[in-house]
Amino acid sequence: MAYHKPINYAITFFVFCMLLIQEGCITKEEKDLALARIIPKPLSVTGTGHVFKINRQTVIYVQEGSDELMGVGQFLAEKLRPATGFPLEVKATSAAPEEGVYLALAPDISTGSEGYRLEITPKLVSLTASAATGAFYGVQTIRQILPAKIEQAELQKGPWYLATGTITDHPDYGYRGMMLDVARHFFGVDDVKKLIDQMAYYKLNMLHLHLADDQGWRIEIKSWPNLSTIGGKTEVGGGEGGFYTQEQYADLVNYAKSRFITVIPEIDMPGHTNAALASYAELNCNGKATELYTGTDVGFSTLCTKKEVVYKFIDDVFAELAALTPGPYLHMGGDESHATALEDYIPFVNRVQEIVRSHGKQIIGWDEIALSALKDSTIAQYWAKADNARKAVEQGAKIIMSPAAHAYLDMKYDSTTVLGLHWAGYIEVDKGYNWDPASLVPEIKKENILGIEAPLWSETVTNLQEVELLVFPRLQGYAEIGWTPAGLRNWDEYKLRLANHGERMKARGINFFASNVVPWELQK
Ligand code: IFG
Repeated sequence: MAYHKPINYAITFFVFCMLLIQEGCITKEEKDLALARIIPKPLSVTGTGHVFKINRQTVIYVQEGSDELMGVGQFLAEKLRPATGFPLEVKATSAAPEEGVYLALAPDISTGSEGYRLEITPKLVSLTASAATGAFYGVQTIRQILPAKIEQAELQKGPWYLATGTITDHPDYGYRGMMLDVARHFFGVDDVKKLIDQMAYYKLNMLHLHLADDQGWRIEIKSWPNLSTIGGKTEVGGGEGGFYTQEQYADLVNYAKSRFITVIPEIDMPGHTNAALASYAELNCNGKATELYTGTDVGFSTLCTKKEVVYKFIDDVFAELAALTPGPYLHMGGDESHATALEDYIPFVNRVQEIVRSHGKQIIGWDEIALSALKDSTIAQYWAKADNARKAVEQGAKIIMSPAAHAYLDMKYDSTTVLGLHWAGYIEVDKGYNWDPASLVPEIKKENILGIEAPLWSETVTNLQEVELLVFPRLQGYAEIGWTPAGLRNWDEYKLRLANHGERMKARGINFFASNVVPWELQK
């Protein structure tokens, strides 16, 4: 029996109007996926002009069978819960759901292990990738499609829309990193973890830690304990320095791994070694330990390359580091060895390459190592001399691009910047973005390049706030250079997306430099 209760019609009509009004209140930005301010810029974005609404009922489904993928689903939920206040249950599933958020592995999608496909309809958000890594990067994209307030740690007013459409994405370079110099000034585990979180948000995947230099040794080596107990006692300016115990270092490495970031430890040698030389007399040619050093000169120290004990030292150090390094790379430094005669430097680098390879790791060195005979898997990190890079390329080595004049994060933005140095010139946000690794140095072609890394040397920075002032907002540019093909990159378009990230960096508590080359006021 049909019943015609006027009241039911009225309620239905009222609800219908409410939905219309709500749909009508959805802004252009919220409905147009192509207007999402994603950094790095994805390879392809096609909007379909509607929205998926995350609400109290939304469930995050994860295809069963992969703990790593489940971890990515839980990561997404953890990042969305604080601002939305929604439960966002995470459930394993054997089949794709009708609605909600669905993470799945699809080995066949040809986006590589770091790529992903994100398909958003009004009912279902499907994130597919050939590996959990790609799904993790798809999650960063989801976070950046949502309004900036999603990054707030406290409850925010919704609504929480994802514009509908499809994003297919994967990186141009496989090595996208930054370096943190923890030797000139020491930074504790919590500070480095915060940096790791920011790096992951921008899809960076390599963290190079400069663990030893003239001013400090920062990693416990059990077979040579004085390195940290003496060599770790100070830093530039005479502060208390510090070091990571192997347990703390392993915690850092695991944390980075959970954000799909590989840690690359560097022990700089034969130069930049005063902290080791002050810790063990036998490493010095004159058999006398040096004094600890708290200045900022470079190029005055050298291990005694003629002594066999030095190679035992190097073998022991890299043996312990290799055991602490799940990643494929160990970095030997090799830069500014002005106190080492070239005829001693060349055989030294040859031997160190053998030592590192004997521990099953690939060696990276600053571009000077190209003066020696590079082994086939050795990687040269270009920072200053194009001629060294050319020598490395001629020997078939891959190059990590870290050109000081474009990518050194310790370079001042301009002459008014208090922190940082300027020996390689000033690097404003636009200069840090406006270059292409594959055409910067004629001798270095795209096929020679492993990727890009932006080093932050810490002579002039003493805490995380100061680190952030130099790193952000330039790091986002390097992340985009490493991920997005040069043909899709354009400063005038990028700066609008970067402006939107001002609110995101504020929400994430990042002390960034509000450069006036970025139109922060256009942050919508
Ligand atoms: N060059 C030195 C660093 C640091 C840097 C500061 C390299 C490879 C100048 N070596 O860059 O130790 O002092 O900008």
